[in-house]
Amino acid sequence: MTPTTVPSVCPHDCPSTCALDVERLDARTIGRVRGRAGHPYTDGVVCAKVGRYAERVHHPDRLTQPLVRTGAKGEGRFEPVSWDEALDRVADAFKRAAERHGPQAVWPYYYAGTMGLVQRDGINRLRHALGYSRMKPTICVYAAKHAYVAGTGAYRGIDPREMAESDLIVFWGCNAASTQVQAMTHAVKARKARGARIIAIDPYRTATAGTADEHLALRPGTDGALACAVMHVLFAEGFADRDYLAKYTDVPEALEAHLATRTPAWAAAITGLSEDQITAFARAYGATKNAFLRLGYGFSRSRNGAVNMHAAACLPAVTGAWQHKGGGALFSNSGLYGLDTTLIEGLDRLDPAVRELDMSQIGRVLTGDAAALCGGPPVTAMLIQNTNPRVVAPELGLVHRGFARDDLFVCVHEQFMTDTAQWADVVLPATTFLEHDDIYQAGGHTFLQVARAVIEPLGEARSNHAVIRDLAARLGAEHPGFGLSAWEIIDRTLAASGRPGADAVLAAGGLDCAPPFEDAHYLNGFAHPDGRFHFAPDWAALGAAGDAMPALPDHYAAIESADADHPFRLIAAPAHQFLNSSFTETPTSVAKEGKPKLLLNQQDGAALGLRDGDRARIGNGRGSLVLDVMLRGGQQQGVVVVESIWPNDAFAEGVGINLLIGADPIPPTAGAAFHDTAVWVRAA
Ligand SMILES: Nc1nc2c(c(=O)[nH]1)N[C@H]1C(S)=C(S)[C@@H](COP(=O)(O)OP(=O)(O)OC[C@H]3O[C@@H](n4cnc5c(=O)[nH]c(N)nc54)[C@H](O)[C@@H]3O)O[C@H]1N2
Ligand SMILES: Nc1nc2c(c(=O)[nH]1)N[C@H]1C(S)=C(S)[C@@H](COP(=O)(O)OP(=O)(O)OC[C@H]3O[C@@H](n4cnc5c(=O)[nH]c(N)nc54)[C@H](O)[C@@H]3O)O[C@H]1N2
Ligand code: SF4
Ligand SMILES: [Mo]
Repeated sequence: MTPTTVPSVCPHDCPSTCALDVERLDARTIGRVRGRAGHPYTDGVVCAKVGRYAERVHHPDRLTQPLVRTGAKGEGRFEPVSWDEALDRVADAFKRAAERHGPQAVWPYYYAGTMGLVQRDGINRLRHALGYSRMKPTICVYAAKHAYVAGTGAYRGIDPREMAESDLIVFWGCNAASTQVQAMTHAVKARKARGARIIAIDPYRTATAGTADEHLALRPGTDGALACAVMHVLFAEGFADRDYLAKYTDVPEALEAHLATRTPAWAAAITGLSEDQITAFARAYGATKNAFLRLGYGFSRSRNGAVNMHAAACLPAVTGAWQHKGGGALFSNSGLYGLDTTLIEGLDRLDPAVRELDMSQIGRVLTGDAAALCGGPPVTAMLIQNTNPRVVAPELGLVHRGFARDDLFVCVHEQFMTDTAQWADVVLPATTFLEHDDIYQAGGHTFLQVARAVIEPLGEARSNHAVIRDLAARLGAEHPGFGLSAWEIIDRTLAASGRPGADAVLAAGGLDCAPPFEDAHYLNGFAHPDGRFHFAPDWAALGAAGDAMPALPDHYAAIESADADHPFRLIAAPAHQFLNSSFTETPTSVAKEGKPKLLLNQQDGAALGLRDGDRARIGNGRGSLVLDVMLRGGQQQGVVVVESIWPNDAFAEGVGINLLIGADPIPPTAGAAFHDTAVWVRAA
């Protein structure tokens, strides 16, 4: 076979969902991966870690055969078996669990290792067909998503390509340069082409903040205060668009009255920014009608994150920035696509009476916490695809105890022997996106894309879809989706959603689902029944905890505040070269990241007697761990950062950073507050 270039789509859990051109050297081998040139969003750009994907897909540590455990749990001794034997074992274990405690004792568990809808969400078809426990997908976007929608009424914002027509681009709680490279590329292009100003609002000097023209390094969990003071200035200094407010928003007078006391001085005390910084930002924002707010997932990782996200999203409704090309906000465009996923997920078989376990509370679930188990039976059997909870979940101490249970049967379907796979009873080898077909909808842009396999599966690796189908057959689960190929499912899903067929979308290189300008900018009304942006969201409708939340944007002090015993606030942000726990296996990414580090403010370092390269112990009531110190500017005193998500064995005592992170739910919905942790720090 002569080398060719084959189109594909990056499946990783990243808003960019890049259109790719993959060099195929032969039926089993790829070369370089490039961002598709000429694609309206990807525009020939790809992140470095996926550019060198050959390192991951052809990694010598890829799993190639089904394995069953021979040693004690976690010991890492396995022996290869046939697919039939491995699948029989899993089916037998699930049947036994269901016979003993009922089907809800089985908990299929997944997240977004691939964002392809068939390979990611097909596990739900098996779940619903058999009445297994449901899973609330809270670990990532959940809290912020519902908060954004509480304001706008819909899970969509402006087209990211409009950055080209914007004069001010604000990356707020969003480290785009590391986590969604094109967003940064488009912003930098706007700076070059028209002098657009870039502002980053982030508690530490990320790659994005380093590239920005200005960095507002606020204290973590204080965005609500910042947003309120900005709106105070917007109202006080004539930047509020009163006609727009009257036409498009719910309670503008009440908001203005409420903000009277939320002055820059008030917010300065909470955020640690200066009054001048806050006022200058407010004036810059108010004076720029085509200001683009790129709101990030950082909001989703604080206990007050829903209030903060909503408060930030209020800004363009005060100035009427939404009316202008390049103006408004984008958090995610995932709500654009309107796909009917009944066939993929077996939604026609979903029984709402079945308990829904919070995935972020997996530690509590597996250690028998009655509340986390919704008062139901224990979980005694799991199938895990697309996620690595023994590294990425909060309350990692509990998670590790749970996976050590001898009465818990775990099957992990994976590409690599992850920390989670290491503790499984059966490990199944999975294909990568280059070895299977799927359909992708992007949060960070507006294209629906499909991709076919580029190369043959490695060894005996099978796709998630195939494993779900094979287990369904053994377990007697019935649903039309189990009898179809992935491509057939994609085709029928598109048809059921009123879209062109799979082959047509493939031939077109994706389908642009961007709505017309008026709809994208909510000029035909916001997506609530009253057609207005809600400054006063109905938090209680989203969850009981909503009762205690502020009625209007505010500083909501419900964070894990620093105290005398825990004087530091920890942010456990993503690392540039990794993608969650993925790419922690590829040599170049690991070499570039080095090792886990504690990023510490220079004055804090001096006060603690810690210098670069020293070892520090950090901890709280959940545990403690040792890290190498790296002194830094660009973050306030009392703020520490550990970029991750490193495997457990990258840490001296064999447990990763999430040991320190809580799993109490973010009000009003749920979610894990990964960037909201109070800790102590001392020399180790
Ligand atoms: N400290 C800290 N912890 C965090 C976060 C943080 O910022 N800080 N972020 C949180 C967030 S936002 C998220 S989304 C989670 C994500 O955490 P994870 O869900 O663990 O994330 P990934 O690394 O994307 O994917 C997990 C696994 O999916 C596997 N995989 C990929 N494709 C396939 C496939 O087709 N089939 C199968 N069977 N497996 C596949 C990969 O090999 C990888 O091991 O982590 C959370 N944890
Ligand atoms: N390289 C790389 N890319 C990734 C990932 C990765 O791990 N590595 N993970 C992927 C996934 S699953 C996701 S969900 C996205 C997440 O991508 P982003 O939207 O960038 O979200 P986070 O990285 O969680 O947080 C963004 C920033 O919020 C900051 N932050 C923390 N607390 C606060 C706060 O209270 N206020 C403000 N204003 N900022 C705060 C953090 O310091 C961080 O720099 O990235 C995806 N892309
Ligand atoms: S990880 Fe994100 S930026 Fe990198 S190729 Fe994939 S979608 Fe694009
Ligand atoms: Mo995420």
